[in-house]
Amino acid sequence: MITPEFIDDYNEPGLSRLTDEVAHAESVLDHGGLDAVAIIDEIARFPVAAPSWAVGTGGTRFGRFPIGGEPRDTFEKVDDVAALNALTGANRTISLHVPWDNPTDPEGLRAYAEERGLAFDAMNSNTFQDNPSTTENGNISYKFGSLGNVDEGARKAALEHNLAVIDLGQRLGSKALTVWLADGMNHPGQASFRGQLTRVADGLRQIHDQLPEDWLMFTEHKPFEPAFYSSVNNDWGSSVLLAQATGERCKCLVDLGHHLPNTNIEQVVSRVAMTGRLGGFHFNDSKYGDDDLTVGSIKPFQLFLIFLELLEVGGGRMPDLAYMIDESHNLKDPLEDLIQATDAIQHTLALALCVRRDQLTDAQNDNDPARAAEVLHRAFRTDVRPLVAEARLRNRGAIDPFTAYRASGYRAAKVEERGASSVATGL
Ligand code: RM4
Ligand code: MN
Ligand code: MN
Repeated sequence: MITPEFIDDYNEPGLSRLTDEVAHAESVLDHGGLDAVAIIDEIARFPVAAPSWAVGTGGTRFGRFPIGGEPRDTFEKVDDVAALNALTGANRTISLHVPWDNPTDPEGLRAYAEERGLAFDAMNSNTFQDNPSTTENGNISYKFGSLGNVDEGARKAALEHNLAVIDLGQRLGSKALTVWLADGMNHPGQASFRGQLTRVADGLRQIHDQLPEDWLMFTEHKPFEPAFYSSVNNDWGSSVLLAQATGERCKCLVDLGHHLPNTNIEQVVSRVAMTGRLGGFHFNDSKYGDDDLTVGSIKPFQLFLIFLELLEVGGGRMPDLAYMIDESHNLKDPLEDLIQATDAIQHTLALALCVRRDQLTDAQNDNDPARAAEVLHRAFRTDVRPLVAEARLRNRGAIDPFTAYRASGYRAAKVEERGASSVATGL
């Protein structure tokens, strides 16, 4: 465990320097007409969930190199997210993926998480692999799709799996279901576009019909992979159509890696928000496809523009949506990556909060793109690191969570406890 006492001790030597840096940042921002205290408040308030599948290393189709000490079950995944949250103070929920996570004692797991200060975020239903709900009946497979399959048995198994995931989620205290489907085609002519979309809409509606009253459900689009010719829910337009066909409480989730190269994702966010169906985010970064790289590591300015759209939706604060990191780590220690991802998210939020919206609007109304660019760049180039560190400190996290993590010896302790070759469930 990484205890608050360890973090306090680790922070101690850096406190007075941070105080100076925050005071300096406050005066710089004040000079620009910005309220640093309000920015710190908003960073400290904003939480981002950790996915249970990101605390283990991911594989590519070429291989997998486990880091050692990977969690062997969902309880151990909770331990890792609790360690992460102790360092950042911002990862207060964990999102499970079923059946990669299939706790036999949900109430026990819930209590275990609560004792460690964590709650359960959106539940993810996995119907992209055959799993116990299909293999028990040898004739059923998701090979040709789940909710969109022409085979009624496969559709029924997928529906039942989603309902079982909701049931499990209720016992864990979750309030949402995320449905990402692998349904699609690898070969032109393999299936009917209309038929697949109609069947998926139908299945989602049946899930929605049985959704608990205080729950939301999310559709998540993705243009390709594992279906390489077409995906049923391929883009934000299809996602909105599906959400509308599904019901009131179905919203769209935007995974930043689920867009073709050069897509204007900030515009996608704006459009989906205008339909009233924006439900949440999966944060990651991408160069080519669904690369699941560290958020903000490749296109930081794009991330900044996305946050700007979100702040517009929320009237200057982050709107109340489901925010999660969805990354896969083939090389880094997964916890180190999640620390860096959380920091990048908080840092970018701080930068977006530094935009003088009034000045931007004036520049837009004067048809003055150069002045608009000045407004954006002045914000983007602000040194907000002390504000982020101060926000973390308020949540009793570490001023510098990365070095604190390394100093804690957490990974070595877990290798000792869980073994050098444990492999967590996931991709
Ligand atoms: C998918 C998608 C989903 C996630 C799986 C593991 O590409 O991003 O959100 O549940 O990967
Ligand atoms: Mn995702
Ligand atoms: Mn993905």
